[in-house]
Amino acid sequence: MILFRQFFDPTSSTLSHLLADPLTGDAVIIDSVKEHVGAYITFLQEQELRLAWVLETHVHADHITGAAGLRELTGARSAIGAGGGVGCADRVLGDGDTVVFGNELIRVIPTPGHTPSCVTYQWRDRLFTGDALMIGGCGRTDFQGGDAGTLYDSITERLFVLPDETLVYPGHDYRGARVSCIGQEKVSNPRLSGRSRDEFIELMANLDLPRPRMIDEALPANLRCGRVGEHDIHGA
Ligand SMILES: N[C@@H](CCC(=O)N[C@@H](CS)C(=O)NCC(=O)O)C(=O)O
Ligand SMILES: [Fe+2]
Repeated sequence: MILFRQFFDPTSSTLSHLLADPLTGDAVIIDSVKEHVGAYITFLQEQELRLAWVLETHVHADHITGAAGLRELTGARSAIGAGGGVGCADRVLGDGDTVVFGNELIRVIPTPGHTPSCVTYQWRDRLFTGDALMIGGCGRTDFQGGDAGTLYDSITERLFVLPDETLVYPGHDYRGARVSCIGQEKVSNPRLSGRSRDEFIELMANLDLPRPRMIDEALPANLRCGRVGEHDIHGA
């Protein structure tokens, strides 16, 4: 048996995912949002779960992670992809690393491009792709060390090689979608399907998106694992 719950933050259109092994009561949350820490804690208490890990797919630019509050209130440990400059995390994760909770196992697949340290988490038949592969879209590559060619390689070489039935849960959806699968994204993702690497790079260079509203607040806070109101410019 497994337990799975998706949370949505309407302010940043962030999708957060809580996974649990109800037999042991161990849980994990992927890409939490600071404003919803209370809701996660309520859910954990209702379901009699113990939060083991707070995982990030990357250093978010558009919202502050709930990692600080969740660590403090639950004793959970935090983890993020290697190379993001987040010195406060309990673990930094690289290719093929595993995160264990109860009898369950999550595998780490580096999927850089939106940022250099983005990772996708693979659990059972599901992928938590963060801002690498989105539903009918993908993460932007115009800030935070983003690189469109790298993102194309991550999506095509690390994600599109997985079975078509593999479910895709992204870190955001701005149009009301909630889940997709690899097969669907391969044939219908308008940013990728039928496009060469060079065409993708060209497309991503001309998106002309506005800066995320919260970027100046979110980046320094997320480099401190979500701690706010501190002036540590090194983000440690
Ligand atoms: N309007 C949103 C924009 C957020 C944004 O730029 N999101 C990033 C992820 S951090 C992205 O990659 N978006 C992809 C897209 O808009 O196609 C905000 O201000 O927060
Ligand atoms: Fe992002």
